[in-house]
Amino acid sequence: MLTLYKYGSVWDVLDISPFCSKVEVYFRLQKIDYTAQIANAQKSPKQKLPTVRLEDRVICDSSVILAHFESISDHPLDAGMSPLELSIAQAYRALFEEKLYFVAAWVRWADDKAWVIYRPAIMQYFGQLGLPSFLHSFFAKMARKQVLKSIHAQGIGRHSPAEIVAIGADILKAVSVFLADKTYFMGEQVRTIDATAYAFLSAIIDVPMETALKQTALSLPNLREYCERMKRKIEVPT
Ligand SMILES: N[C@@H](CCC(=O)N[C@@H](CS)C(=O)NCC(=O)O)C(=O)O
Repeated sequence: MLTLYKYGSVWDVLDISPFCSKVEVYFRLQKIDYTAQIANAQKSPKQKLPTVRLEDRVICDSSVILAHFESISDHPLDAGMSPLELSIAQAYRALFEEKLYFVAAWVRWADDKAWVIYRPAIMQYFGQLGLPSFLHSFFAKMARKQVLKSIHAQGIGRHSPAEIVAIGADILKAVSVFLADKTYFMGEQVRTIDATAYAFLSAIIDVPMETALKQTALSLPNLREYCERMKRKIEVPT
C-alpha cells in the first residue's frame, strides 16, 4: 500500500506544489498504484511535502522518493543512461528545483495580481486540511509571509521584480534550447528528469496567473508542445 501525502490539485496542475506533481508524474509514468492524501506539511518528518508511506516506511523528498522507486523497479526510467547524460539531467534537475522553483514561487506569492488568483487555491488547501473556515484567510496571510521570507533567504527575493522575471526568462530560454525538437528531455525515451521538467513547466504554463513568466514560457513553442506531450503521456485530463 502506497500513500502520497501532498497539497492538492488545482486548475490544470496535478498539485499546487511542483515537487508533489513530480512524484505523481513519476508514479503515472511507471504505472505505480498509489493513494493520494492531502496532508499538513508541518506534520511531516521534514516539514515539507511530498512524503510517501510505503507499507511501514516513510520517505521524504521528491528526489529521494524517485530514487527509491527507481532502485526497486524492474524497468527504471533512467536505465541505460550514460554518465554524461546522468550528469546533464542532474544539472537540469537542480536548475528547475533549486532556481526556477524560487522564481515561479515569487511570481505566485509576491506579485499582488497573481496573489489575488493564487490565494483562493491556498485557502482551499486549508479547507481540505479541515481547518475552520474563519481561519483560512489568516493562515493564507501567514503562509504568504513565510514563503516570501524563505524566497528572500534563498536570494531570489532580493532582486527587483524586473530582474526576477529576467532570471526566469533566461532559464526558460536555456531549457527551450536544450529541449530543442526532442520528444522528451533527454531524447526519445522518457526519463526521471521529465517528471521534474514537466512538473515545473506545468506549474508556470497550466495556471491562470497571466504573468510575464508564463508569457515567456508560452512564447517558446517547444516548451508548450512538450507539456502537451507529457500531459498525454500521463493522461492528465485537459
Ligand atoms: N527538496 C524537497 C522540496 C519540497 C518542498 O520545498 N516543498 C514545499 C512546497 S513546494 C513545502 O512543503 N514547504 C513547506 C514549508 O516550507 O513549510 C523535495 O524535493 O521534495
